Amino acid sequence: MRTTLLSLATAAGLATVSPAAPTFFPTGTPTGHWYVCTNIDRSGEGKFESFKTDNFVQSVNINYDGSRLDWIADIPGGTHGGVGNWTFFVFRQTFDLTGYDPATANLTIRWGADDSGEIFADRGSWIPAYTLNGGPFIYYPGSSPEHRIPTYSYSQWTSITTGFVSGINTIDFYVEGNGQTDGFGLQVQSFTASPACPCDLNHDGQVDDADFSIFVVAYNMLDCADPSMPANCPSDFNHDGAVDDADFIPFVAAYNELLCP
Ligand SMILES: [Ca+2]
Ligand SMILES: [Ca+2]
Ligand SMILES: [Ca+2]
Repeated sequence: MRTTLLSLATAAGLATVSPAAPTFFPTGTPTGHWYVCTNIDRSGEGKFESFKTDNFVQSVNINYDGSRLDWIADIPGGTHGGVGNWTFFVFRQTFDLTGYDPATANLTIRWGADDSGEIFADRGSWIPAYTLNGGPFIYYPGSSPEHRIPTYSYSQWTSITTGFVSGINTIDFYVEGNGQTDGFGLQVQSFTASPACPCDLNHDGQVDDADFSIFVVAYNMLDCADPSMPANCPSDFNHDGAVDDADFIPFVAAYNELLCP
């Protein structure tokens, strides 16, 4: 019977849709992804009020340091008149979690910033930090007001697992430069999230016959290791390596609801 169903589904030319993954861009590819609002305030050293968020422009890769070719600033030189011209950057990326459950998102990054906020040798007093969707500020890994460390190289890898929201998300990195060779760099190790509505196999916002057709194909293959199975075995809702009746039960429940939450 399973072979018959599979044949029917294949004959009908039913498409299978592999889930996409959420996307977050490193600073190595800033164009269209990383923006910056820059404010120079000679008397603003260390002051939060000196950061501005009212005029974001495209950020660009810097060119003054061969070890920072994937870093960004508002201009390639990263310098605004020299030390003492305290330069307040807010580096921003927006990214989309539409279709994903924000509670399951995990973004693993490492980052660095110039300057460090170490309160000596013109390094300023603002410790580089980010805020996700207006949440609490998170310092450069390992740094804090009680234990200030250099931030001029990439940190250890760090995972962000809280503070995500449905739909469009915004992350802002607040960096105070000293006016000389300033900037910010970020690399991405991974970004994962579970689908918000896993039984919506064709990602159109509802669970209906089109999804059932996709499910039937996977059900007939049974084994997620089958080379014909769509990547990541999306119909294996309970993640046990097989598409069987245990997966059909939640599918029926979602099918009866029709609309994704
Ligand atoms: Ca600097
Ligand atoms: Ca659907
Ligand atoms: Ca299963």
